[in-house]
Amino acid sequence: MATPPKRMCISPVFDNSFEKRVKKISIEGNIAAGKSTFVRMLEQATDEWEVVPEPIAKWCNVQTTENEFEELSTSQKSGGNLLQMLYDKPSRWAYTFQTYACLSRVRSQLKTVCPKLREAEHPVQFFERSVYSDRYVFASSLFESGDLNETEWAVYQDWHAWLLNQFESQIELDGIIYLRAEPQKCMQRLHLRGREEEQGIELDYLEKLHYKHECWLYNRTTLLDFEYLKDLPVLVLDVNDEFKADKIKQEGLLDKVKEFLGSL
Ligand code: UDP
Ligand code: D5M
Ligand code: MG
Repeated sequence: MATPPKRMCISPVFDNSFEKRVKKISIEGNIAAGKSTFVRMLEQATDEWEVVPEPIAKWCNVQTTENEFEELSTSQKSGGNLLQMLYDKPSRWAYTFQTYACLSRVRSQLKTVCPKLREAEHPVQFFERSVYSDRYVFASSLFESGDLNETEWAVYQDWHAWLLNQFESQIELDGIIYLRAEPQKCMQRLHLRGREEEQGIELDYLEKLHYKHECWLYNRTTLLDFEYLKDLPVLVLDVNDEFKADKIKQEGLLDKVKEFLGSL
């Protein structure tokens, strides 16, 4: 007796052609260079662009549990301010901060694109910083200052590389925009913004971070573990001059962004 044909198991094919069509761009730059201001400007420019801001609110208010029915102590309810803890005692909190910064960035990069982008002919997502600045700017600098020890740095690099390789196809960038500003200018803007946790930051720290950005994105001498990053297109924009309140300057920056996107 002939054996009956095996039932075909047809797995539903996930159509990710749209996700592939969306260009992913990271906006990089020193603390208070003007990234948030810049992405707000991009968001208003066209419906074809979506902005994913840095999840800083999460870092300043880490919740212990997501179960709203569970009893919480007062300190648990108010949440821990991990950014404040990092600046108060970097040697104690640098590693914890890096785990949470990377987790929250991967999570926000994996979120589905907003519906309005589905209508777009040339959809673009702009991310305020990336898992790469976490590593090649901040973690690397905290290691050099001794705030991450050898073992923490080795463990960090191991899971960071593994995790990103697992998610590479979903979080891979198409380009980077580097907002380049002098550390002195960033210091002025940092004070102007007045974020409480950052008031103890010294110029020396901004200079170290500036140097890290320069090596990675301007001179391109940083040794990178992710092959595709080595040739990734980078647009460098000088943001030392005021652009927040200068429409003409904004138009000029927007033109450069459009030209860059057109070249990708
Ligand atoms: N800012 C400004 N002029 C500019 C760009 C930024 O006065 O051309 C101010 C901005 O309003 C904020 C501070 O500089 O008070 C830092 O900017 P932002 O938060 O955008 O910087 P980020 O840290 O996100 O790079
Ligand atoms: O603000 C982001 C703030 O968070 C600023 O104080 C730097 C800090 N930050 C961001 N990512 C990291 C990592 N990975 N390690 C340490 N500190 C970090 P902004 O002003 O938007 O730059
Ligand atoms: Mg910002």
